[in-house]
Amino acid sequence: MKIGIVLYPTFGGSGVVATELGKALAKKGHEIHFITYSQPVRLGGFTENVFYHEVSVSDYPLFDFQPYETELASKMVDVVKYENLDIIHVHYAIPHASAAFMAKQILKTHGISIPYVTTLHGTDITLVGREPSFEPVITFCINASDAVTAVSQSLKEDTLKHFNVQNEISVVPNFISLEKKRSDANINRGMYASDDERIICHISNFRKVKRVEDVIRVFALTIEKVPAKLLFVGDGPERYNCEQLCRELSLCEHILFLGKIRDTSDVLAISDAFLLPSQTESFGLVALEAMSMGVPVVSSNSGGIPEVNKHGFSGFLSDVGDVQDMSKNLIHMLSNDYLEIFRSNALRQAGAFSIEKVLPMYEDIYSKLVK
Ligand code: GMT
Repeated sequence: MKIGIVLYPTFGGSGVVATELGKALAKKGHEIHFITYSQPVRLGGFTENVFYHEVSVSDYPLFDFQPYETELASKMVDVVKYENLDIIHVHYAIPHASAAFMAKQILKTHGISIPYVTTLHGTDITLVGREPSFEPVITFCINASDAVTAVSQSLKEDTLKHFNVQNEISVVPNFISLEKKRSDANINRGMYASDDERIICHISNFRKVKRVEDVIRVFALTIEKVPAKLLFVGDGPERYNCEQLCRELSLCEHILFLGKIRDTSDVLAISDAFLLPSQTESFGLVALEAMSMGVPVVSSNSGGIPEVNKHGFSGFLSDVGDVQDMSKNLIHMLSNDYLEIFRSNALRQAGAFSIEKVLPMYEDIYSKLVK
């Protein structure tokens, strides 16, 4: 099949899922056309069967806001028409689903009929999508899609609760490749922690919804009992406040801010635990990435996280904001008696979301729509 994938090219989970999906489909022989405004961070170098089409937005002085959605729809029309695509798959509803709808209508006038699949990822529904001003467009676009998927049962339920959706929503979870092993890591653990210290990790885009300050508070309580270092990967609006908090709590010598890293598997490979205290999380792809490297997870129990992280097995779940409980669980998990068990459980749990299991679910949806 010739598949157009529309995505955000950034470090966000929806962009990572869309890029990894495209790469995996290309490996299976499909022709993949990524359409977005800059090269997706996970795309890497040359890959067979993969094409990238950049949407450039004109910087005309009349515009206070650049008309990205219009440029995107035009690019979709162009790519579908001249690359003879069979189907378009858009990741994140805003504004990709409405641009796909517009492209589809335009292509109809050219005698081309193309189906599009919308995958809902999280904040397009749970935060941004609930803004009343977006609601009519999102509801319409979900209902007008030829197929709709959500990355967890929880996100599907949230969508049905907040939007008047008649279209069927299939749950297709996030997935992971289990090819890379902890032992493949190319990083010197000794650079970050001594042998008697545990390494705790958090990776995110440092937005409010991630509650990164809770990570620091959990860590502060934990190192009273367990010697450890905290590695932060990523960057975003809350980073400054977090750095301030580290200084206030005199924790700077225990905490390292590594910034944005394209491939986080090496950092995860030297980590002993992962912290994800998010306010809301439709799935928590980053927790799955941690588990796939044998890193158990202490997380909040919000949204779709309980579908991924199993309490008492691959890690622990606590109520949002309950840093005491998270720290208690973390100390238990990091003890010599239990860490190895949690490690292997985490890896086993990640196996439930292997790419080999999930990819055919998307292929099945495409085949039903492509005549
Ligand atoms: O909201 C984000 O943090 C980014 C967002 C995205 O669209 O890139 O992530 C969402 O999609 C991921 C991939 O499906 C999920 O694993 C994340 O849980 C979800 N984030 C939230 O729901 C907050």
